[in-house]
Amino acid sequence: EQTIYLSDYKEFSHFIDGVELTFQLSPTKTRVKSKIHFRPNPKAPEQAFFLHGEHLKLISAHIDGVKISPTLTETGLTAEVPTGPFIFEAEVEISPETNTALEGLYMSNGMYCTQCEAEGFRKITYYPDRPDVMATFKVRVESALPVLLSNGNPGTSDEGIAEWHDPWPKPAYLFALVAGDLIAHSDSFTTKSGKDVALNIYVRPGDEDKCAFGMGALKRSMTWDEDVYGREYDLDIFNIVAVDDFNMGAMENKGLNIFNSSCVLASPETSTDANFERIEGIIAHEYFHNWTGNRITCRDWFQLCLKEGLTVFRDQQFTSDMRSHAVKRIDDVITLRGRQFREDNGPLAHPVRPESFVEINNFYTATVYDKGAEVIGMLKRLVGDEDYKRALDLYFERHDGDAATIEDWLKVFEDTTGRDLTQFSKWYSQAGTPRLSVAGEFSDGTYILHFKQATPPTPGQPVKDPRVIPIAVGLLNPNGDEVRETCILEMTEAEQSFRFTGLSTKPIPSILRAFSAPVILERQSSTKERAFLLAHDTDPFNKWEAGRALAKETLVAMLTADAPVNSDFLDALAAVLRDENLDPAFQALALALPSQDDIAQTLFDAGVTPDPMAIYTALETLSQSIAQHLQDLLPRIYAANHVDGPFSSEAAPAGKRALQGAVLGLISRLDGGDQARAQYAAADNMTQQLQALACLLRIDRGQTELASFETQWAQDRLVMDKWFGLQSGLAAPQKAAAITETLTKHAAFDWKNPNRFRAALGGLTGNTAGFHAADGAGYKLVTDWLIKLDAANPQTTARMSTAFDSWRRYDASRQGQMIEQLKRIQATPNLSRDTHEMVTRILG
Ligand code: DPP
Ligand code: ZN
Repeated sequence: EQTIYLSDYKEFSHFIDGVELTFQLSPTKTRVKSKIHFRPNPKAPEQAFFLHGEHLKLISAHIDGVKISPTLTETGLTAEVPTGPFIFEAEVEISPETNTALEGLYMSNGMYCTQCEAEGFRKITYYPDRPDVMATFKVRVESALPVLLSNGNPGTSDEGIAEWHDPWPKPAYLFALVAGDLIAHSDSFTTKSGKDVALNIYVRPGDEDKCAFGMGALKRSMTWDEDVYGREYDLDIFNIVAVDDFNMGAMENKGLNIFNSSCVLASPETSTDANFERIEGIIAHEYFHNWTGNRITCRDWFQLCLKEGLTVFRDQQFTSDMRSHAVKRIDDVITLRGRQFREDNGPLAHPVRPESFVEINNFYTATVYDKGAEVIGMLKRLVGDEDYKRALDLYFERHDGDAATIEDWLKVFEDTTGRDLTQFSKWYSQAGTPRLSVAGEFSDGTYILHFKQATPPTPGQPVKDPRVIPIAVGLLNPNGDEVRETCILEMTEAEQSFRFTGLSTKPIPSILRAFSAPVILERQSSTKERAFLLAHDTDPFNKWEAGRALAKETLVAMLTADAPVNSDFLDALAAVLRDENLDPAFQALALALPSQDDIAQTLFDAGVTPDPMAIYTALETLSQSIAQHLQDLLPRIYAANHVDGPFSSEAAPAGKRALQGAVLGLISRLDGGDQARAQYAAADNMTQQLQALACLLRIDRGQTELASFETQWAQDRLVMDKWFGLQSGLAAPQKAAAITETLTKHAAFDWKNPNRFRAALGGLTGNTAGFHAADGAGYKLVTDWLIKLDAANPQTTARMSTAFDSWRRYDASRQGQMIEQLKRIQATPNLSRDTHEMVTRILG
């Protein structure tokens, strides 16, 4: 196992002036012929000529037409090469059908497809498989299958043959090939400068009625990127292909995006509102990569956040513009805290730009993606919208065609604004979530906020320097009027104070508005003040945050001091529900309680060992109290948010359905599920059908509905994923492992399909009290399956092993059991490099 270091970067020995590839497709004996035009790179340090290649059967190799016998190893090929330019040719044989890892060229339901990011191209042919080697590709595909696709623009095609030419130099990780019996949903787009682009979404027969929404999302993305970032599309054609077996969400291959079918196929009957929003966001994300990722790519994989952080930031902006800024920000912060804060506060903590790795696939993380996006949000807040725009224009102008670094990225901001970003760059190099504590002081019309920041140690980084933290603050007076509009306090020291003068009364501060930095804000506050902010804060994020803090404080008091449910919190919730000026989507978010995992981490941070079952019970008790307290209000809100007419996935009706669903959850606790059964029976869309089923499962009912759901949707694999996930995810804690085990014996449990595996087993790991059940049945079941999956699919196994990363939080018995299971994984013969690295880091 070899560790790769950022500091070891060196340029490749050669440039590539062009690549020609021919694929003769066959399930177990695909032939790949390559012709690569190499030219020496005079700046590169002395090195042997090396091409990556794994699991390839070399048939022949030639240099300038002369047959050679290169030296082959597990990882590639070395050869003596001429000192000047030369042509390297190879023919290799590969077996897509037996490729269950879903990296390189593989088969899914009879179709051929590829996944090359990060290092999958080396499983297709011998090549310098690194992002800083960019080349133009000509591809010829030979197969009897009707649809044959690759990157770029189509060339000549004939019976059984298709040629594609990609004029834009690209790294191998953006290569793609698809062949199959597929149906196109077609449309077109005219760019701002008048260029016509053909658009297609290719799907398997039977899915063609689920493409229209994705196509609309694609066109909205293309328009938005022109309007907001001035970026136009640059080929004659843009293709999307839906694939059922896929490790990730989707992949931005140049001109040929490949999608997990769950992230592109949509219809009202089979997709929830959340699915629609996610699909729109992912289509946008992959499309936006065309500029932030493809035209400007990464020099090496340590720079992954260069493209991912920026592209996540862009897709978040897009979704905000399409839907609601306030709701999107709250959703994003919930995700950030749930995934990234957990990562950043455990054994897998790493900087946004890591400095070493064993397996790069293990670094497609919430930290690289979501914290990477937060860092860009902070930069934008610090420099302002105008300078952000100017910096981005300069970035595209200066680096188009480059394989760039984070230094390049920061330099455009420095050059645009004259700022020194040395300290800011610590956000890229230091792991861990800063704790920001604050105390306020008022006298003689002056209000002073005293801030302190500190970041706990993370693996390999015992000591942290202060960061630049943009703290958005507004001040309210006791009547709820805003007496100071939002301003950005720029904190750079470990301790720093900021003063506001000329105030007539002691203000109520609203701190870290819009969640202006990815930190944990520690602030002593009274229930009264939180309830005041929940009622009056003009910043929608902090308004929500006040309610969330109240919920957390109530739960913590219930768990640590045997306190009763705080009635001020219940009254505050009632006020939110009664406020007819509020967006229903916001009200739904305000009604939602923090996750079990969130409470566990909160207790752990406070020095209390969390008891998963007690947390589950406290949440149940609190939900029951909320239901009882709001009893009279619930039927009215439910009825008032009924959406009539044909289904629309837009934000307004989706928000009403979200509120209705939240209210239905509470009503179900009072009526034994009658209303939910009625909603289930009447539902003509998946959002309401699934909501009702979930409400029933949460109160341990719904067996009849589960069975009828299965009968109704047995033929729809994406809907059946929901059926699997809901049962393991919502099972009562004592039963969760047993129910999941039964699911794994179901005829439709196709464990090699990542979506199905994640639905069933990921449902269990997301069911916190169920996974952590005291008898260890959850740990054992998940481990058994991870060990089994690792032999077929290392990437998904490694990803899912993170379920164990919170082991240090828990009591000695649970710790012991989790360590035992982690060691059992670690000791598995032939364990993949992916999973071995993860388990080793988790054990620490
Ligand atoms: N680059 C992909 C994405 O994030 C994942 N491999 O879009
Ligand atoms: Zn991406």
